[in-house]
Amino acid sequence: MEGKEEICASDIISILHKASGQYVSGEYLSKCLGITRTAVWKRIGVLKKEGYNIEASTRKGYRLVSPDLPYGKAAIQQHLNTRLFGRSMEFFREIDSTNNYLKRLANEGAAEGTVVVADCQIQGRGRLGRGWVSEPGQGIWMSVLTRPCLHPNDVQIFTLAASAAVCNALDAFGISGMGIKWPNDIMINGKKVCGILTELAAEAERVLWVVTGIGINVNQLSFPTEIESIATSLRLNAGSQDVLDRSRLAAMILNELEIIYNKFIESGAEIIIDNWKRWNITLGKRVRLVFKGESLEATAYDILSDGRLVAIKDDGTKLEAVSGEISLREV
Ligand code: BT5
Repeated sequence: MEGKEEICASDIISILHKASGQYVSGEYLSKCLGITRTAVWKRIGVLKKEGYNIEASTRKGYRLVSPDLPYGKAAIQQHLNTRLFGRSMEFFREIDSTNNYLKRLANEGAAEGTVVVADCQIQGRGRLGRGWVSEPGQGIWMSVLTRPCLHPNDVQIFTLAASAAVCNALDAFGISGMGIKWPNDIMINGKKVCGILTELAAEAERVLWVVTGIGINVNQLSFPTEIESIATSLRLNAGSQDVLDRSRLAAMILNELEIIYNKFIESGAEIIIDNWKRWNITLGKRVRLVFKGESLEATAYDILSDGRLVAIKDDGTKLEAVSGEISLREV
């Protein structure tokens, strides 16, 4: 459950944000929130530690120095509609990798729905030991913990759930042109805007936890040379060059993810597959697939309820791929 302290922190951020950089008195905050002025002062201290640039004046009160788009735990939580996802959240200005940190929390028994978000990752990770560029002030780098009753072989479905939730949220956020390239890439205009990394711990037949890491390029106007030709950001594809609100978008993704996850737990993978298909740019395309270590061409045909891709080879035989690297081309 959401604690009183956390409700107050997100309310304080919301009030200061609305004041657009003007001072708000401690007395006003204490009245609005129903807490003492000392309690307000304490919460402000916590918010400052989280990285919010809040200025305090004994006479005038408090103000957000850069009110435009605060990014942090309270700023994200004020947009949450969830019951579970993101109610327990840790936010870091800098971390090695949100997946690494959440995996540690998961092993220590953290609750389902725990979320870790960072403004910057210094060792952001992709799949198969690859890196993920996660510069400060630009993207959403976040990981979500779930503890589903699933066989370890079926966990791939989480990558699909996360990519479908991200696309639904982007759509509601006003972004267009995105599509999902199986298994884990969200593309806009042929370039990667989001990648997803699903990791798990399991016993022989049962998953203990799943950590789903989501990386989205939001506000970048340029990229380091090594990914310049393959990466894009939401801002580069939005109608205007305005900076986009990462807090609101991160919350919208968690809202979508919880809806899809709950329906999946209640009644199976159909909800994930339906949402995934809405955004898919893979099925029907000619794909180059790495299958059992071998690279081959085929036509992507369908997606199974455990997230495997069915493709048809040129000799008419079907194959089911669990994971792989694909490149797409029109048939
Ligand atoms: C992925 O791997 O696409 C998964 C990325 C997951 C990142 C999130 S951020 C939060 C959480 N914490 C982590 O440490 N990771 C997760 P893969 O399909 O292997 O793609 C990696 C490749 O994408 C790299 O080898 C680069 O070529 C390219 N790449 C790296 N950074 C990128 C970026 N910011 N945007 C687009 N492409 C990038």
